[in-house]
Amino acid sequence: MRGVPLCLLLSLQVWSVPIERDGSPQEVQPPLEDKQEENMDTGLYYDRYLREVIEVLETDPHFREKLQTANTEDIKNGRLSKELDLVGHHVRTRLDELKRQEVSRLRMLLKAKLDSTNTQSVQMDHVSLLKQFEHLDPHNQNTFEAKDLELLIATATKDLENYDAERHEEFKRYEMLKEHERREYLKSLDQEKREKEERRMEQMREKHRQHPKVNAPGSIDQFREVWEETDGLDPEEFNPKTFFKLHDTNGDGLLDEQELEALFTKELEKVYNMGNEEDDMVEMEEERLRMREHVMNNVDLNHDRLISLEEFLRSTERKEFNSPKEWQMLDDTKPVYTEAELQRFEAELQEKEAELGRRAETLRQEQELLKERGKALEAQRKEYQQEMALRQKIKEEGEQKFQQKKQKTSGENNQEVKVPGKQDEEIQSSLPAEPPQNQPLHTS
Ligand SMILES: [Ca+2]
Ligand SMILES: [Ca+2]
Repeated sequence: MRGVPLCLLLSLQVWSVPIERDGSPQEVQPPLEDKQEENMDTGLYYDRYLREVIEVLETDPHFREKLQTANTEDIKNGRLSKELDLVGHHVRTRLDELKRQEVSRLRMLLKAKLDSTNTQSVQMDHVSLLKQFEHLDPHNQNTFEAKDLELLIATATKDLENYDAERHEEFKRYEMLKEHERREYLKSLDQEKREKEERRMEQMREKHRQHPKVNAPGSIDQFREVWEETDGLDPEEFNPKTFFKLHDTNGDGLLDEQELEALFTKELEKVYNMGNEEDDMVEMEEERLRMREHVMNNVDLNHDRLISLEEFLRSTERKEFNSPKEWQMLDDTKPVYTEAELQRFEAELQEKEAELGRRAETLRQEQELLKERGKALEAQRKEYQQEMALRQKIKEEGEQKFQQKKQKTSGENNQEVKVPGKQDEEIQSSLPAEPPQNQPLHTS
């Protein structure tokens, strides 16, 4: 999952769509691997929608032409979106369909979110709920209009710009959690063990710090090493233009963020090894991001998140390229958080834990109550069974006596004998008519 500039995404799409040339459809292949598509996930939650919209737009010859000649400014100021009015009818129909699918997907997302937060009682007002998704126009849920394209482009551009900042923030939280857990672990040990663990941890840190010199990203030393070791070329013959072309892997004449980040692998492998306990691969990816940002800041003069050959060549003429400052790795600098931030983070964690504890306690009490109720019901059931057994016994005895009496009477004068009711009635009235329910217990 990686941030990808939108204009790059737009231009990349060109390679995957069949185009008409001399009346015969032709498939234009990407110059190198055709796995670009897979690698180009923007990491946005509406990535698929974004891609499909662009793919459909690319099938329209007019829009396709506009897309190829549009510059970043045209895309940002909405001039490109206006071209939507001129695309063919079947393209519009397909876009409408994509939008309806996206709206329906977002509705499902909303429903799942509401279900999980137990707020289903809230009346679902879809238009206002859909407003929280900025990449489409919620007021018109059936057709795809210029407004939708404008919003999609503007949101994707903004989200991609914030992407790095969010990743840094995520990394900071990761590091604070790691430190928090380390401290808690040490606290749980007795003094002797704690000191031993602290020594071991310090040795690990020391081991991690031992590595060959890391070249400053974007410097001649760094590129030369890639040139020699990855490309297998003579370092004496280093040529910036050839180097640029070699590493523009999709051959679009630009170095994008991924192509640039790939150049740092050699440096990062000097410091991080997946098999080592002391090397944290999450930190390695943060380091890669820092390196890319450093180079982009210095080289990408028009801030389109892409390096053109011209920008690249200009950077090689600068002093920093030939005699760069020493590169400070993440571990060479202070932690990415301050002690105060860590304390706030720990307080937040504690609050969350307390909340979980409270919920667990409520559940425990409810379970206890249910158990008690179960016991009471069981006792009532037993009492009822006993009483029924008693009732049965009395009835049987009554019948026995009656039979004896009947035999006796019929032996004397064969007279019809009435069922002796009084005694039975007394017995009946001493028994409960129904099983006792929710009555106070009075078992002995
Ligand atoms: Ca490229
Ligand atoms: Ca640029």
